[in-house]
Amino acid sequence: MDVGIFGKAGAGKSTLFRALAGAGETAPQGKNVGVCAIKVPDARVDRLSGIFHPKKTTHISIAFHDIDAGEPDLLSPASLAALRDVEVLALVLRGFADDFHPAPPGGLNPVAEFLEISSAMILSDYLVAQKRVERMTKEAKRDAEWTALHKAIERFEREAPLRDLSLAGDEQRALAGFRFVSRIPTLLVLNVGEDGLRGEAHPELTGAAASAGVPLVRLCAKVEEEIAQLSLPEQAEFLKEMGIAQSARDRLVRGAFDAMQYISFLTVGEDEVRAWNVRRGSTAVAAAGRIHSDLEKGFIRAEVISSEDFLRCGSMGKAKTEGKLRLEGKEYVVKDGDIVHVRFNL
Ligand SMILES: Nc1nc2c(ncn2[C@@H]2O[C@H](COP(=O)(O)OP(=O)(O)OP(=O)(O)O)[C@@H](O)[C@H]2O)c(=O)[nH]1
Ligand SMILES: [Mg+2]
Repeated sequence: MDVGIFGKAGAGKSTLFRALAGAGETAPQGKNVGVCAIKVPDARVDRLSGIFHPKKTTHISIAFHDIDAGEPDLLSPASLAALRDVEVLALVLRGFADDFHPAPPGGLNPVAEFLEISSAMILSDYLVAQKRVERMTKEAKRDAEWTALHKAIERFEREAPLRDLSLAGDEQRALAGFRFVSRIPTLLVLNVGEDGLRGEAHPELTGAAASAGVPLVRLCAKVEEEIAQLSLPEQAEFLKEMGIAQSARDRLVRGAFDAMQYISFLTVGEDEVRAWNVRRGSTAVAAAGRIHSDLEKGFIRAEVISSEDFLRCGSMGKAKTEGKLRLEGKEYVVKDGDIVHVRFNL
């Protein structure tokens, strides 16, 4: 999963990136700057690994990209190109001001900042869609692409992003190639000052995020950067002292999962214990396809047990005798934490 850290110049993107990348690492300067991969913490994976002693343990991994704002034009060709490759957008909004970084005229306004970036993205998509439609009009083309583009344009004209536009399968495929930026699942990150950590800074942003249907994380990038330099036990101590329940890393991972509406399921065995991400509501056969296309093609049944039940039983044998291991068909909707074993035949 690829997450792009984006926002206006000076919002704290690189500081946040360094907090995620951990001690010592800095983002190289340049256009589409640093990338760091972080493991999604999952205690279930660790505990299962302790039982199966597999050769390999694989957590879900998220790559965070520090994307240059490309000011003065927020959506420069380079930043647009970088955005098109990400699955989730972590939009950093400025919520701090100090002697070195005075608030802009009119004061800090993260809601306005969010709306400004949103509008820029919608406008950029609108121009792309318009251009294509003009061409199609000349060529007198009227297919799924034409229909889908009109649905998209209708939204853009209402200043709405593509994010939650539902389209038929062929329309969705027709639009995929455009890589519209307003369709990217988004997560808001309010970068507050050290003094804004306790209590809810800029409460008005909570409502704006909710009405846009995007998750919101409040953090102080600068403090998180300092925390990332510490040893693990020191980190826990420091978080507690600052009144921070969870590190930025953990909350951003959670936020990215929420933005994508992902859940995790697990596979276990002597070779590998592994966590996988799928969209909430995915069926067993879709989850099988996530592992390997052969498993999807030859899918017969899935053996399923919740990791909670399994960890309570301690072994598959015990889980079976207790009737906790179920056989599920193609249409079974996978739940977060399910341990899945696919029976297949090609
Ligand atoms: N007080 C305070 N300063 C911060 C915080 N986050 C970032 N800064 C400072 O704000 C300045 C800009 O931060 P950056 O992380 O470089 O911002 P950026 O979004 O990467 O900026 P560009 O790459 O220029 O677009 C730096 O001097 C940071 O130290 C914060 O939470 N509190
Ligand atoms: Mg930067």
